[in-house]
Amino acid sequence: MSEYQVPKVWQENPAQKNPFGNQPTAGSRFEQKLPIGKHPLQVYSLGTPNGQKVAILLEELKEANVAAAEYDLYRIDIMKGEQFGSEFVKINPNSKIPAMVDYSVNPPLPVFESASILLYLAEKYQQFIPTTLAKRTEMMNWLFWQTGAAPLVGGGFGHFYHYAPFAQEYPINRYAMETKRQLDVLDQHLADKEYMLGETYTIADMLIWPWYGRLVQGEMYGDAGEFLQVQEYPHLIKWAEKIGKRPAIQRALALEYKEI
Ligand SMILES: N[C@@H](CCC(=O)N[C@@H](CS)C(=O)NCC(=O)O)C(=O)O
Repeated sequence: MSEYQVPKVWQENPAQKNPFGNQPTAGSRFEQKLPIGKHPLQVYSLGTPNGQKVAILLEELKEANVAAAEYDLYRIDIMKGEQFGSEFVKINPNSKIPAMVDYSVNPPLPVFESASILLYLAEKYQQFIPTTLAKRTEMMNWLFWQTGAAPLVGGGFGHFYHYAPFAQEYPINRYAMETKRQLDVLDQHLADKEYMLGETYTIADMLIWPWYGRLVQGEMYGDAGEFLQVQEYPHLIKWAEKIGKRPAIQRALALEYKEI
């Protein structure tokens, strides 16, 4: 039982400042000049699961010889609060990585939210995206699923199991159960499929792999793989291993991010 008495009005607890320096307000906190490299796509990101999605697609486009998709990749250090700088906030008012600007169009186009970036690039270059409305809708189902589901894994399970300053049974149980349910959704879906949409590798796989593929490979949140007994999801593990071997994925995970 918690001893916390819920007050009438929420107030920030200075003892619980989170490492990103989050505040209950949005907007820029300081003047910032972001570098702009020589390539058409300027990506401001980091090697977290959401950042990896963009790096993966850009490397897959390179693998597919899409020369127009050349990019510069910059590190936004979220622990230093660089996502709250004026130029980053102009690109993404939500102050989260990944964000991108496409300078090959006039005026330059800011794109934020990882799924929106992947969809934009896949549509722009007509790669890794189905052409029929039915298949495209099937892909969108998984794009929206991932966007809605992953925060319960990251902000829910990952936070309370791995990052919170002390362990609490109620939230860990709640989010471990939900995370296992989601892993089972994917495992059952992949039981008779090579990729999320069947035989074709698409951006749906690229969005889902950095979260759920890495989780069942034991690459997230310390000992979470054992805690969640991820060996119970063999179809998901098989898919994760197959995708993890792709050269573009291996390159994407090892990319150097330039300092801003
Ligand atoms: N729905 C967003 C989530 C982005 C997100 O949560 N980014 C995290 C890192 S993975 C971030 O920038 N956190 C910094 C902060 O919360 O201040 C997306 O898919 O792009």
